[in-house]
Amino acid sequence: MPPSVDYSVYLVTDSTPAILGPGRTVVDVVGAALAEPEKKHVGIVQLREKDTDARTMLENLKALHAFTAPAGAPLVVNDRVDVAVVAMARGHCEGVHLGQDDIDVATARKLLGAEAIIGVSASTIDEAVTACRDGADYLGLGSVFPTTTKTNAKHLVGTPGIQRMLQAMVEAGFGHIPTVCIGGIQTSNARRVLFQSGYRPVAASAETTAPPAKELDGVAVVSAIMAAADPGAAAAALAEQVRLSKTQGPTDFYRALPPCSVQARSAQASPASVQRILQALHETTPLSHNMTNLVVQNIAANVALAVGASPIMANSGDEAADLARLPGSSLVINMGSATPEGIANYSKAIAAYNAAGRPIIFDPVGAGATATRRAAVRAIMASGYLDVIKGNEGEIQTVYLSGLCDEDRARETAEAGPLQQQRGVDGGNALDAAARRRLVSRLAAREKCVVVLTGAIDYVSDSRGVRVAEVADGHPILGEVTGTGCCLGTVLSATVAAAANLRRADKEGNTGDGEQGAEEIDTFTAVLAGMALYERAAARAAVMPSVSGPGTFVPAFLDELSRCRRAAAANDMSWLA
Ligand code: 3NM
Ligand code: MG
Repeated sequence: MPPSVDYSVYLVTDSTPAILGPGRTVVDVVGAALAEPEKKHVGIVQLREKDTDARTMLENLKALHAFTAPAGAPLVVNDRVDVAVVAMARGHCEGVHLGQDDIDVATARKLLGAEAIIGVSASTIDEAVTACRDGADYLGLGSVFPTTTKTNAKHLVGTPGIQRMLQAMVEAGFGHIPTVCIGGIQTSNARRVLFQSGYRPVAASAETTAPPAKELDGVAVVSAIMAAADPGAAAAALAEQVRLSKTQGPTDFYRALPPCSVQARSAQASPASVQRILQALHETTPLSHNMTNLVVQNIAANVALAVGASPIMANSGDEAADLARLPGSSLVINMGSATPEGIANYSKAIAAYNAAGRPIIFDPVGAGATATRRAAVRAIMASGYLDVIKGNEGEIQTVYLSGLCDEDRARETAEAGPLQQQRGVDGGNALDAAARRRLVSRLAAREKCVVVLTGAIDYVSDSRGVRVAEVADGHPILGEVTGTGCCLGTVLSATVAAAANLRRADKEGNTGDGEQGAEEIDTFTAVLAGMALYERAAARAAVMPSVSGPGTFVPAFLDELSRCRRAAAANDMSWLA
């Protein structure tokens, strides 16, 4: 049996000058990363040299082992079973890491023995399961994101791809084999990547139990440590993010949830919780930061004011860091600008809000309409954790399909019928009610966020894909006014931020109204509260005597949003009846 290993932070070396920086050697950097062996920030090290001769590799292994051994971190060598045989015999290495075109695991095992650590890289379901069957001790799964470090990185799998490989491992009986992910992992995204990559199935019905869950054991990095100015500090920071991911998700809004064995098929927000959230919104005036298009800016800002939020329309990613730090702020990304510059701004803003632990609402406007927009969706999804994804059928379907691995995409496209090319920003109408429920629930479970599919009936899934609410309110006249779909995102940002303020106040015990211990106000409940306000206000406004069409509807709608919110703040929920 190979030794037990802490895979939380797995350091892979790289000696190319572009990564290492001037005047540094691999041994220097690994030495610095392991400078405080008792802290054990790095659990395992791999020497990865693509163009080095065997003798130099053996020398490097010897030098590295002087640092890895005192830290209790095994040292393995990339690709080269021959080098591993010699280095292991000399006591300078503990195993080998194999790619898909290297010597097979069984042969390596025969040459290296039962005590050797043998790891394998996998980027597909088949590769992962095969490596387990062949006797790998751990798997490196990736590439999660594009990386410039590995020039021949084949597959980009994203967090959904990692999750799918973990699922396949569980289903094939290899849930016990440790895994790390690799490719584009940095301190800034490690926590959310680990969180979103976890396979956490729920039971299909109340009579059955869920299959076992499987989480990644850690992250494998090259540049995050090898290119860091202070490799020791970088290793410590990564180790801290891995630790946090195991206890709490990527934002303040996401705590570790207990395993759930029963599917609650339907869910509604109680009037009491809607009232609490709207009251908090009224009292705390959260900032709603909208990155949105020009057509929508005016009405979205007015809607934000009407519901009691403080709007700022700012499309520059550079501003986001300051805005994200303001108390109670939240971000709406309305994908109006799918240009490279627009996407760079969204990515910066997502990183800033994730780092501050503040919520993000993503509205993938027209997601399926063009190849550019489909690519923009993938780039935005890869930029960070999005607390709520809201869109019409075509948009949500595009987001869902964009994260599937090739095997699953082929299967599910056949299952759901051929995908329609989306026209403009109008959603498709190909799916029946059951398929819509399934779509929101699967996307939510995969991305671990709340998903809203809008339509005559709206479907809302909680972030485990367990509770799915149907909201059948609103009015068709909303479709006759530009920007009303986008404004729902603005309202959701306000209620989700208000709910966060409420939880923070509850935690600090200063609500002053004896409400502590009241029903948990999560993001799902906050989204349902925002939808209740938005759709009831629209339905009420549409039948006002003053309203004779879309032009007169808009002012009446703003009035009703404001009136209902103020009524809720004054404990009057009669409008919701
Ligand atoms: N293997 P960085 S990606 C060595 O996909 C390696 O198997 C990969 O570098 C895989 O942490 C990769 O700097 C490079 O992104 C990872
Ligand atoms: Mg290899």
